[in-house]
Amino acid sequence: HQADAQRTDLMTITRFVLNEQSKHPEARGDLTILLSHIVLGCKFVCSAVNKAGLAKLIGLAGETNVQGEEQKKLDVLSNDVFVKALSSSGRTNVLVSEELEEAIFVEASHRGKYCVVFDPLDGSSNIDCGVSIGTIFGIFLLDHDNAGSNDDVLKPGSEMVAAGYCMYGSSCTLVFSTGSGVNGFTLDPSLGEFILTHPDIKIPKKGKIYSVNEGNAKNWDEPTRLYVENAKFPKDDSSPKSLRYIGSMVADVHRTLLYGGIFMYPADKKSPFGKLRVLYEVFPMSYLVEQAGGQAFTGKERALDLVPKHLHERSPIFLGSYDDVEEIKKLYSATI
Ligand code: AHM
Ligand code: MG
Repeated sequence: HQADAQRTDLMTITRFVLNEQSKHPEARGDLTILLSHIVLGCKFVCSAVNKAGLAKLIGLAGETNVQGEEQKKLDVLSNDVFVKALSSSGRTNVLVSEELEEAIFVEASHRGKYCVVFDPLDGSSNIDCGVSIGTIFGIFLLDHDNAGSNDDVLKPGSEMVAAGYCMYGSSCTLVFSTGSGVNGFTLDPSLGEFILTHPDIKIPKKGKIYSVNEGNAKNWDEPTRLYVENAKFPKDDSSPKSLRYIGSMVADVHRTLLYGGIFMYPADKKSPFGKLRVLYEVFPMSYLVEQAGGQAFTGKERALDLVPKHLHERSPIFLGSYDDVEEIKKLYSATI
């Protein structure tokens, strides 16, 4: 009977966010509305991603449709979906997307007080082989009443008020935090609703997995090289760590949150700032990892203390289990 109750009393994402909101009597529901528009964007992209293989099979992709328009690539389509979902929420002001060189400033009639930085479809090079991909987002709150500018998002990540990602994998999973823990929701396709499946995610204090593109080893710096060597040939009598690298940040970070371990995209001789972008990759993932009890480090400082100077700036990143990140921090401080 307990089981029946669980099955019929579903904690949908809307119900969850409304519950959270009721804990803040001063809240006017703007963040709730914004999140519901993000959820809509995620459902739309999820459905498009699921149809992508089929569309290819029956010859839709890359061809012109009845209106004579070319089919949009999924990353372009996802960007359009999120820009529209966010600006039509009436709660946003400045939007920064990986797909767009410049920020979007929402027109006055639709303007709100939140700024959203996002990567609409991260890992899109993985689409054609069916590997999990995802959307990543971070949310800042405007601290003035004037029109927004780039400066409103060129702030330390610690000032974000919420962040999350949606993973389009074997199931569609939305993980987010509004600053009081991390919760994960899975889309029930028959209901079209995200249901709370991963309440209060806590990253294990120490993990058994390291995750890095080892093909770049030739160009690594000394701390990264040493860390990976220790992972494979531990100096004490502990077992070596396992290597898992999907090459799709959302999937690699999702696994790291659930199973523990460390994910890294370090600097190297060819890419002195690594590959990943500060605003919409490094910041949201670092926020989630910290909220789950882990750490995120750039090789120099706490990742959320970074203050980007440009919208599309990159930074090296090491994130995951508290103890594992502590180890790489020690290696960096020993080489300075
Ligand atoms: P993208 O934004 O062009 O899709 O690239 C970001 C992706 C991340 O999802 C992933 O962590 C990384 O690139 C993998 O890079 P690499 O192939 O160099 O290992
Ligand atoms: Mg990306």
